[in-house]
Amino acid sequence: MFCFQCEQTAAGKGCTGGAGVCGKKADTSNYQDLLTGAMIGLAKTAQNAKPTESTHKTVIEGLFMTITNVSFDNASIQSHIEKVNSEKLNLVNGVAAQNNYEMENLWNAHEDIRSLKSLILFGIRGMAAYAYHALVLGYSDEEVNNFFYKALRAVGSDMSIDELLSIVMETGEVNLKCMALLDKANTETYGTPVPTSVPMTVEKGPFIVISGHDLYDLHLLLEQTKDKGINIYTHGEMLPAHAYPKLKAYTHLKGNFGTAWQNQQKEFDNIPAPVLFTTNCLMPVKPSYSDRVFTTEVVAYPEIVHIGDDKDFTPVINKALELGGYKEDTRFTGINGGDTLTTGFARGTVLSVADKVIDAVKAGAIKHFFLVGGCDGAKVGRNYYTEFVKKTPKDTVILTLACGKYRFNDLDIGEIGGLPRIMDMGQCNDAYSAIQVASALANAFECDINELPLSLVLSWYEQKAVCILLTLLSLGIKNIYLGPTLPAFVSQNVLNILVEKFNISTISTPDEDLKKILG
Ligand code: FSO
Ligand code: SF4
Repeated sequence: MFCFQCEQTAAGKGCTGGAGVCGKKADTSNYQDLLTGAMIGLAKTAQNAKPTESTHKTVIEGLFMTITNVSFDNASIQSHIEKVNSEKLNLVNGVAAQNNYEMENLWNAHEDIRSLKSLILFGIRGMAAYAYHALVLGYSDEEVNNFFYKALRAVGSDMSIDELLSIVMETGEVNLKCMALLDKANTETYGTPVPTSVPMTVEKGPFIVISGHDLYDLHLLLEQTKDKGINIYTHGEMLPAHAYPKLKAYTHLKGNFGTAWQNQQKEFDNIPAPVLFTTNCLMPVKPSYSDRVFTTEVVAYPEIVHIGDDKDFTPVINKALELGGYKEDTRFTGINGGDTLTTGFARGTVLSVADKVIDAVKAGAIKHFFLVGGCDGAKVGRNYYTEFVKKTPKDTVILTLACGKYRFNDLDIGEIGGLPRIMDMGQCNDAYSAIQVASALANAFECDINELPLSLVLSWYEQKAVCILLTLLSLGIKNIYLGPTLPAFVSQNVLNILVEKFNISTISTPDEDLKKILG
């Protein structure tokens, strides 16, 4: 196996041998390569044919399936390879079917070519997850769909550095459209998020924990559990769901369980309730709770019950009733000891108070905005983000999103002008909201986004963070601080280009970075 797509890759270089740091086994990794190679063959064939809705869905699912911590299950990957191959044959109507691509060619390519192609491949893997969540709500976009094929062909073709660089930037541009599509799908279906305070105490009685990003799965689960005496708790990236009016309306959607994804093996140990994974980040399941874990969509793990396309959650519901939950209300806290989390500061809310914010900036009450967002992960160095937030001056605002916020979202660091200093904009894909807010501020101040009193201090872990980073770069956003370490798949020459064009840098210490930013 060879895999270097995520931040925790072995020795900062690549996972090889029997298994990756994430627990993905060599054979699973090899099947994922075969799947990607098959999708490249399909994409090349599609160039001279007309892909259908079913082809698009197959490619979106296939890409999503290879994201870190999504599928550990050889059987489901193998069956998806067959699906891709049969979609390819369906396309062949007077055109020649193209061969599947050998991923060894990519892993052994010149390091700069490999680096650029990896940015494209990992970027579209992340983007596919967003396209998937929009698709299940009935939203799709031809430009987004067609770009998956173009990008896959680029990975499997001989191209120059300049040609690849331009597709890298295009990946970021198209991902912006994809995030906008998902934002539209989520808000048109479930309403505009409103600020919402979410308890971490679990009430007594049966409950279900739902993790991941898929609001549609949460909605179906809420419907199937109403009037059953079962409470629902979000986990990880599902937290922002509490802010959507149509989901909030379910009174048995009670609170949030646990902290960031990398703590799940500890937090799910002996939990008296089932946990449903709708997307990443699933970690290798420990025997102490393996009977309580359920997967759905493209998430899969050997021997773990999978809820199929019929979306009948009865096995999860029965497990919740059997386990019975806690005997008494049980208090949990975030990593800093706080017991309530606040979310729902997506673009709708922030832009509705834009006048207030602009006045506060003009009057000098708000000196600076920080977007401290991105992924969490197991590395010790990630407490940088907690320290950074704690050390920001009182006249600054912290916008945040994605799972990295669990490092500080239980902190109470006060308010400015009636708004909390920490505002959670939502999931990683809600980077779209942050971009909308930044553009509105830039318009109001008649300046470029780079001239705003705004700094981006980002953390990355997996491939959705890659596509978001590419979107920010494609918008010309400069001076991003990225941590905890740089991706192994960014070669020195490609890094030089990014530094030269975008002045991107790695985080150092909170004190040093704050000094640099605030001058
Ligand atoms: Fe991923 Fe990162 Fe959304 Fe997390 S981009 S790891 S689970 O922040 O949030 O999917
Ligand atoms: Fe290693 Fe990350 Fe790949 Fe897992 S996803 S095998 S940890 S690089």
